[in-house]
Amino acid sequence: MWKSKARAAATPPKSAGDGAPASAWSRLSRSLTRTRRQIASGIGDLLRGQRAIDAELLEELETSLLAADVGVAATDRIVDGLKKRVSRRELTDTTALHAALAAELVAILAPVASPLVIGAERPHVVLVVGVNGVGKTTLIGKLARRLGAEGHSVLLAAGDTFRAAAVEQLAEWGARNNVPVIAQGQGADSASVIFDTLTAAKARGVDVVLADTAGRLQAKTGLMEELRKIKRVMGRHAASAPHEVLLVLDAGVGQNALSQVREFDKAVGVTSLAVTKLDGTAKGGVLVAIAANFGLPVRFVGVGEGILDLQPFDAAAFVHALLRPGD
Ligand SMILES: Nc1nc2c(ncn2[C@@H]2O[C@H](COP(=O)(O)OP(=O)(O)OP(=O)(O)O)[C@@H](O)[C@H]2O)c(=O)[nH]1
Ligand SMILES: [Mg+2]
Repeated sequence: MWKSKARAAATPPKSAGDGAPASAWSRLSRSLTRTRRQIASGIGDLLRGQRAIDAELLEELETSLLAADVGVAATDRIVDGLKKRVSRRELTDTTALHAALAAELVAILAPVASPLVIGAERPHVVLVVGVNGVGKTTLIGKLARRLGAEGHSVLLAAGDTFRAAAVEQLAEWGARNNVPVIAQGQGADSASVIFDTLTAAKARGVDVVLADTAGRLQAKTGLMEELRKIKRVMGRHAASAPHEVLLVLDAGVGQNALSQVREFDKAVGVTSLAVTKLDGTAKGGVLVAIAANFGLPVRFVGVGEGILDLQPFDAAAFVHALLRPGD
């Protein structure tokens, strides 16, 4: 199944795929520039189609993938697969090797590309977690707009009571999107804010609750304890809540993102991921490492600070943008 998927994906999409608008496609393509350069720096000639397929080229490819933070395990898997096919003389020119590389990447990424689905139960509760500054609040703002555009009513919970500015930041996103925000003052118990929000959501018949939380240093057990409490409180409201524990990861931290997944999963059971700041990082390959290591669904990628810079993760479009020759 692994291989057949890889073959099926060997031809890159002509558009962003799945009906994604051209603007979203060009945004993704632009946002991946630095990671693309990182990968292309060693194999530029391959991407431009001018080299013999030999051991030296495969070694350069390996180095480039590692430098883009694809990680050792996934890089080995990709390069071993390519080596076997080269030795079987299946890949005799750079066009074929380029397509095979794309297919290997898509084969790793496609199984985790899985959109956010709002289930039947009301409200559908999404608990958003992650370390400081990864983009949780921004993601909630962008997502509120997206869900609103899809016709869902949304309520935001200002569960980050740690910083004074945090509530204000969420309230701003709420105002921009015409989405109400439930908040208490700084220093309030975040579990209590979340409880209030769920009560209000039920009373108002709201479709989706997006709960913001404070940035967590995953090593600090006291902070993890607070997240566990939030989760317990949600569960008291409805046994199935939270329906989703969405961990936000900053692509720019590279391999450190993997330890964040492990720690948050241990503490609160992560059910899905969003990877932000793919614009402006040379380490976007970490998405491949994350997919290969955990297999958790990746709902969204963040490609900028603007309200539209959040896209559902599309593996083929991502890989095509990553390997696009030309800059
Ligand atoms: N370039 C870029 N910047 C982003 C992206 N997502 C978020 N940011 C920026 O990253 C910074 C931190 O974002 P926040 O949403 O405040 O992060 P947070 O996880 O809520 O941070 P804390 O509440 O402190 O834990 C802000 O300046 C955002 O504009 C992205 O996809 N690309
Ligand atoms: Mg925040």
